[in-house]
Amino acid sequence: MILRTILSLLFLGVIVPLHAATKPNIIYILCDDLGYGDVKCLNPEGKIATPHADRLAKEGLIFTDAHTSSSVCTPTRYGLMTGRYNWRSKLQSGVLGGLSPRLIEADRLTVPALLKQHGYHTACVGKWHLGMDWVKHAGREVSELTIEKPEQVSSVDYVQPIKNGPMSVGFDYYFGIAASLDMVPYVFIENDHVTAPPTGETSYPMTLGRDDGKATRKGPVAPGFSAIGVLPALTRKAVEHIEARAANARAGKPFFLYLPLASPHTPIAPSPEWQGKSGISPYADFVMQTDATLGAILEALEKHGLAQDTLVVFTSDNGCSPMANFPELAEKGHNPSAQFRGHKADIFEAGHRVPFIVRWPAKVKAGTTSDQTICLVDLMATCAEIVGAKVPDNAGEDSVSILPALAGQAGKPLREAVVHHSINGSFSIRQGNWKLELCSGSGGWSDPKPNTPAAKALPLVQLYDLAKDAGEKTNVQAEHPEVVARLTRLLEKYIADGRSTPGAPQQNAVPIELWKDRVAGQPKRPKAAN
Ligand SMILES: [Ca+2]
Repeated sequence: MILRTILSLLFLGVIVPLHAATKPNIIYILCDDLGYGDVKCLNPEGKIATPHADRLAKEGLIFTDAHTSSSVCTPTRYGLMTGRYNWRSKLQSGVLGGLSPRLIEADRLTVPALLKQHGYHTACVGKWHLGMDWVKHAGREVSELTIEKPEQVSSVDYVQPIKNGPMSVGFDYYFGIAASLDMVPYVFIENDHVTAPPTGETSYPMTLGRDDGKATRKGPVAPGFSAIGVLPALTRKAVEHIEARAANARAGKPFFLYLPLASPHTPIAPSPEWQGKSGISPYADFVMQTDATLGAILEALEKHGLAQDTLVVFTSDNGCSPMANFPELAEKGHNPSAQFRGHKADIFEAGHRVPFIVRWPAKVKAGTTSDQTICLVDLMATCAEIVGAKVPDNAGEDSVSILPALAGQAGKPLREAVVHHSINGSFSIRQGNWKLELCSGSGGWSDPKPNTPAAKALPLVQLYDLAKDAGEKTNVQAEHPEVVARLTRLLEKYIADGRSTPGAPQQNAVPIELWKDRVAGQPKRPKAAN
């Protein structure tokens, strides 16, 4: 009867709402620095086995054109949690440290807060890296918008409860580490306190077993904490959490589990059973272990009868880092950036184009692919549509629901355009096949680096036709000045409006400087309106 009603509505041209009759559980697995080319099903030339990601794709949907809002950790996470481009926040470049205060504005709606309003239990297990307010010792400081200085690592009273952490932005439960695993403090945090106060000091080799002098920042460590133990601990916690929520989920109280892993970011520290497994390198071993965590999550869902009604996303917060040792991987025929230019930190594609695989058996057709251009900031609007909510004007300003693509109903582009941002705050805007970069070099760590003679010798902007030139080899800005002008105007409008989606204009947290590198002697570019 219901089916017949839906069919007749369809026949009459009535739009059937996409939001689900039963709200799905949502598990969002955010890898740290996993490259597009590191996932076998996305990069057939790749040499690292990722059987669980491949299986997820076989049972779900691959997005081939998915992007993070930034090519580094903290800003991408800000965009993911808020549905607002990271560059609208106070943080205009770089990343936070493990002791930095909270970045997300106190009155801002987040994805977990939205889901909580709609009956979800919400948990974050993993690497936060969005700041939290530690109690500082009298007269001591920590840097607010950068990684703390070495002398600041003992500025914090680790025994005191932490304020304004993940619990303050809508999570019912939190377990994890404050920031990247190469940053202090080396402690686990549960809800608002460390599970054990640090009693010693340590640092870890950037790559396990390699005595090459490269090590993580030196700082406080809790008894029993080890870099090698973090991925297994997060995996265990996530699986236990699924088990603990299973009965409620089956009874109609869905859960949202945000699982930002700290791998395969440095320190590259695969567990003993994974060491040497890839036959390629420690990084490749660590990618395989990260993939196995996805496997453990999928197994837990099946074991508890939750697979059908759980939306699983597997993605990454930015491209692969050069710390993975690209030359060593290349010797084995593996390129973590696949056909794309650059890597983590860059404005080039491999900085921000990431693996993005979705499985949701109740809604998503198995074994499908979408070439829709999407962004990690789209989670807010997607969740809102799933639960049948409206995102208020002052939230999710850059978020577009990808639910039509999940349901296989998207014909035309879902997004008008997408904005990218590099570690030094360089901007890029992409519309269709055109990608305009408002910088002369990489805006990040690959050559030509910002403000080097090599970069300064190049045109001020780069325009690439990704349909013909996915590897961003030929700058065609001189041939298409009208495209450069049009896309620049669109980006200026997005900045001035405080949003890129329909709705009332909003304010950015700070005035935004559109042009990050300028050639000496040339006039300063006009500053876009706030
Ligand atoms: Ca990262």
